[in-house]
Amino acid sequence: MNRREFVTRAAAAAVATRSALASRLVTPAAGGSNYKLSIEAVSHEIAPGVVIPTVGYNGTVPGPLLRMHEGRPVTVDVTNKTNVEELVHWHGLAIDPINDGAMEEGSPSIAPHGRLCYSFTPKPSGSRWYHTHAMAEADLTKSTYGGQYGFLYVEPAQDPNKYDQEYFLQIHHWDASLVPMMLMPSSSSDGDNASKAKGVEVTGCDVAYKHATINGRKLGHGEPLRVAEKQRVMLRILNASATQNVTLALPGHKFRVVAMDGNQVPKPAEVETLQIAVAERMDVIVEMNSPGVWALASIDDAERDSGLGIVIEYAGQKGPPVWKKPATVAWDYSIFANAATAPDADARFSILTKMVAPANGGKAARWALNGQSWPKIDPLKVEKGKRYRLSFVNSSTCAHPMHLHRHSFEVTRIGRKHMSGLMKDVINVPAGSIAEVDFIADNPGDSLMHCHQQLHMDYGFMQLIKYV
Ligand SMILES: [Cu+2]
Repeated sequence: MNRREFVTRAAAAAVATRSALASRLVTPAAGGSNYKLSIEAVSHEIAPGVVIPTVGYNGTVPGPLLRMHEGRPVTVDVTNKTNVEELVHWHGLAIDPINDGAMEEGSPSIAPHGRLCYSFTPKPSGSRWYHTHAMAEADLTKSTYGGQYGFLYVEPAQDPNKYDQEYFLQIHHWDASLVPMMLMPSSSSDGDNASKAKGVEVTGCDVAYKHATINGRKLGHGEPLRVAEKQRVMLRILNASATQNVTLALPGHKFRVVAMDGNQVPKPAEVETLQIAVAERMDVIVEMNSPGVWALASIDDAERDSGLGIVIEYAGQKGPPVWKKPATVAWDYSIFANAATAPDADARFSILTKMVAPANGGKAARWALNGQSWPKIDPLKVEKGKRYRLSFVNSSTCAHPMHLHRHSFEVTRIGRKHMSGLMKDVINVPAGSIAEVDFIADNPGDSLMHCHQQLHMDYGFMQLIKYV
């Protein structure tokens, strides 16, 4: 393809994408395997008259849905129209560290007003996403607090799920401010035994928001998802919040969870609520068997009032969306995993996470892994081909959505429950508890492991995995 064709196709893709964004996100007409992203300032209207000045991709928030095919090489030409260095991280793809978009792994950054072409072969298939991997630190408008996020769907050779239509839903929170910290665990309870921590599970330890959106609009201010009775609708949901774990419900309906973080789950199951931690994806099928106009929304009243929801409208139905509190909020990864214990790992890393006092003059607490904080932290060393167990021991009072770059992992334990077969790339480690995941060291090169809660990763909660 020559440059002119490239530009024409990219422009067509951008137009197709913009027109699709209003309601149902559909594939950009990329045609080939070349994509174009522009990082630029956006005035993002999330409800009439409520405008968030932010930075996004191609003038839209969320960015365009990128549809790729598993195993088919692509290039993504990124232009940075801002005054700061940027990176685009391809979350959930097993690619090389140079194209992965994390500076800590050696990926180059995109200079202010510069340009960079990423090239990689997307795999594995399923719901992935892309987002900035810059730091925000004390500026709660930057990095993942802002509008630089988008869905990346990697088409499998054959879709294992049957459905009549598909929607992509992306959750985000806006206008962040720091709120008083949670109580620090006392020294008597945050010893090396996390089970002693007197933590309660909370979301977003220390950041509060004025607004929340699905697909860039507050509840009631976007296009509804239009459905018909008896349809099976696939919802591919991404939590692109900087810091907030969320729980959603859809009154009158159940969610059949078929995939997590883009990977088919071993035991698809129906649940009334979906708990989606920061950076997680859930692919769920909803049987549309309850005609009406409904709010698919956060079960947290304040969060729902701040906009976290989207209207589902059956054909021929009118009126304001109905919300009802779900009867149960049972949620547990083990519902969707095999009960059998996973095979032993070749080696194990036990990682004790602790909140530590803010550095000089700072407000935000810092985080330590086995007593060390990024950047002064020794890497975990692995050998190609071996199976490793990461044992996260969380002695703090908040959950940590831990993400491993460039690899998938198998969830093997949450608290006292052992399990196998559930493949993910983010694991939400509950407060005061333990989570274990196993990964095969099958993708050599530096790989970043970090908490995806932006305020945590910015303040020390990162570690590198190095192949020796
Ligand atoms: Cu964290």
